[in-house]
Amino acid sequence: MNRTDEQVRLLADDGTLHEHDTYKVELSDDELRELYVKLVVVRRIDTEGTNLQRQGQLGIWAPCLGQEAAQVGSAGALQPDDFVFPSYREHGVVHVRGVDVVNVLQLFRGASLSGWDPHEKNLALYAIPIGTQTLHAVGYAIGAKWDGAEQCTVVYFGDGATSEGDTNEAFNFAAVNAAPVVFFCQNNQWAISVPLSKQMAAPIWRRSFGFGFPGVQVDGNDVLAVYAVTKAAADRAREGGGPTLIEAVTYRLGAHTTTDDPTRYRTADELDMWMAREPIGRYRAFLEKAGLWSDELDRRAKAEADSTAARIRSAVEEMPDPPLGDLVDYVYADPPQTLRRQFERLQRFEAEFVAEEG
Ligand SMILES: Cc1ncc(C[n+]2csc(CCOP(=O)(O)OP(=O)(O)O)c2C)c(N)n1
Ligand SMILES: [Mg+2]
Repeated sequence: MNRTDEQVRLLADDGTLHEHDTYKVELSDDELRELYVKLVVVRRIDTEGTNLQRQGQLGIWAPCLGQEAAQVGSAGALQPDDFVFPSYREHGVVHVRGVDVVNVLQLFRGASLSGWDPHEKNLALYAIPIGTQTLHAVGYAIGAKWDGAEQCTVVYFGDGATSEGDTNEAFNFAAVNAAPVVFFCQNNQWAISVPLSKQMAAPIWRRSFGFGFPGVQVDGNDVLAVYAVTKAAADRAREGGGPTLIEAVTYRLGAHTTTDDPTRYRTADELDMWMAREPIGRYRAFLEKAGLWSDELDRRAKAEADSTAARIRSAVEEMPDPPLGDLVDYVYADPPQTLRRQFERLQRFEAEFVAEEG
């Protein structure tokens, strides 16, 4: 179901830009260059996350390798006032929203329970239970509509999440309430080890029509197409047009997480095929053809990637352990006796190690 007639693409494999009747990209040359820098930095953040996990600095990492265009293009099309609900792989979205990705690494290190203040950049916390954030987003969007806010809510989820009741309930509730929400599905072809073919018999984007709102399939490895399609859906939501489902067809080039071994369930040929379609090379080819490429841009992107990688590495290595009390402090307003006793026992147990070390 890849590359169907319906799929929106602006960039051909060789980077040639094709005009589209509906979806236009109105970005300045500087903004087009900035998109490239962001793609490169996000890829580097991801590589650093995987490396840090392999070196024992993080408990786990969920790579976004290969999904950079889907994330940078969509998040880049939003306004600061819009509200975003991510899943757990949206490191590119976090970076583009302006939340420091060190917060994400802190989360994957187990050194914080949430990550960041959702209100600072209108970015909700990562959601690990699959699909739950779709309902949170629709609730938020309906609230914003009642408040009369000119704001769109965007929710990110995977192909696997479309098999959850929550996601389908969210589609229905959004349609009935004409909620100003954009459902952004990154179809990366796999839900851990379950391929798309075992999840559904019809394309994801077409599902929206059954609920009563439009859907569109976009080449998720084409950063300009993703940008244009998301911008149109977000504008439509803010103008009172209701929800849109976007299916961004992409590929998870890495493992599901660092605890997963994808060689157990997918072929090297499949990986090679998608590696050839990875998004950054194609975008660089576009910039070259458009006369926007320069050694200076190349250097700037690499320098920003290097400095970001160095900064997150030292931040993780110096990250303090969370206070022990975090385990219980935010569970109950008034913790019951049993939990207090358990925690006191834990404190005495931990104190033995401190004494031994001393
Ligand atoms: C409610 C729930 N069920 C099961 C899981 C275990 N689980 C974690 S990731 C995942 C697959 C999700 O696939 P997809 O939505 O395609 O997202 P991707 O990981 O590909 O980004 C599952 C089943 C979970 N986290 N939450
Ligand atoms: Mg998936």
